[in-house]
Parts: sequence; structure tokens; C-alpha cells
Amino acid sequence: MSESKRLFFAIELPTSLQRQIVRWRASHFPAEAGRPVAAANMHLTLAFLGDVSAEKQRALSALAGRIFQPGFTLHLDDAGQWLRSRVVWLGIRQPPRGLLQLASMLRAQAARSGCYQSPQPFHPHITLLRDAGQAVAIPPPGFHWSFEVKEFALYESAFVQGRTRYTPLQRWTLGDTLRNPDEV
Ligand code: 2AM
Repeated sequence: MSESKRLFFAIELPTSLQRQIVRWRASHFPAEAGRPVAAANMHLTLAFLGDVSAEKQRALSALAGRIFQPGFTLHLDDAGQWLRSRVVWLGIRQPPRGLLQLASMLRAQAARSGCYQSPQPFHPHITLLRDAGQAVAIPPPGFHWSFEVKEFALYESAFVQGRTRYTPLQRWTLGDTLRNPDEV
């Protein structure tokens, strides 16, 4: 039997934004607020797949490659804490339609392929702190945290030498907005 991997589809964050978020987090949350997510691990999950065999991974990759939709802009303008899952997060007050469509397609493809499906509705967020079991004061996020999303990726989550590491395995480009053929 082939080995399975713990996989999820997600949007990567630009490195410069990851660094800005880390600086903001360091100056707004005390060390005891929770366990900080490493900058390189910050991402926005589109669909969590759970443990997936190599065969199912190939099938899901082929389906993901058939998705055609334009890119979109994300404005990170929200922050909060979920006490039940003990996380502090950054989010988006009004998620763009492109983001919701992409997540919904990937989640539907995963469900049809028999993958684990989260019972939770899609709440786009970037986890900043884990093990945040005590309520913390949440400052408003910094301004100008926007970025263009031009691709999405399939990530592997692995626990290596005592640390969780998320590694992009494959990426897919989102198309440009359809143009008038006469436009140059
Ligand atoms: P989280 O950051 O809110 O914990 C890799 O673990 C990614 O998949 C993380 O973004 C994590 O979300 C998400 N994830 C892990 N387990 C999940 C589950 N059971 N349902 C939905 N998303 C999950």
C-alpha cells in the first residue's frame, strides 16, 4: 500500500507580508498569548484534505488543474480569536467571490474524491497563534495588508524534528481576467 500524506490546498503569502505580520504580532501579543506560527508556515487554507494516498493525490491534482478562474485581491482587514480551536487569526471581512469560488470548487472536488471534509463552513483565515486558550485583546490589523492572488498550491503538512512544516508540493496559476480580444 502506498504511503499517505497529510495535505491541504492553500494560498501562499508573499514573504514580505509574512515578515510584516510577524512584526505586528510581536508588538501586539505577549509571549504567553499563544504559540506563534512560523512566518514561512503562514498561509490561507482553501481545503483541508487530511491523509491522502499517492493515488488520490494524483487524482486531486488532475482535478485542481482543470480549475480555470481569474485571480483576485485579498485585503486582510480582520483579526480575531477562536477559543474553541485556541487560535488567533487574521481574516477578511468581505471575502472576494473568487476566493469563495476557488475554495468551494476544491472542497467539492475533495468531497467527491472521498477525502475528509471539514464539517465547518469555509472561514478564510491565516492562523497567527496556536494554543491560545485564554482570551486575548485583539488589536485591529495594520493597514495596507493587501496582496494579489495569482496562484494556489497543494501543501504537505509534516511533523519533522519536533516542528510542523508546511511544504508546497505543486502550484497552479489563476488566469487573468478575460479580456476583450481587441484589447492589447
Ligand atoms: P488552522 O490554521 O485553522 O488550524 C494545515 O493544518 C492547515 O489545515 C491549517 O491551516 C489548518 O487550519 C487546516 N486544518 C487542519 N485540520 C483541519 C480540519 N480538521 N478542518 C479544517 N481545516 C483544518
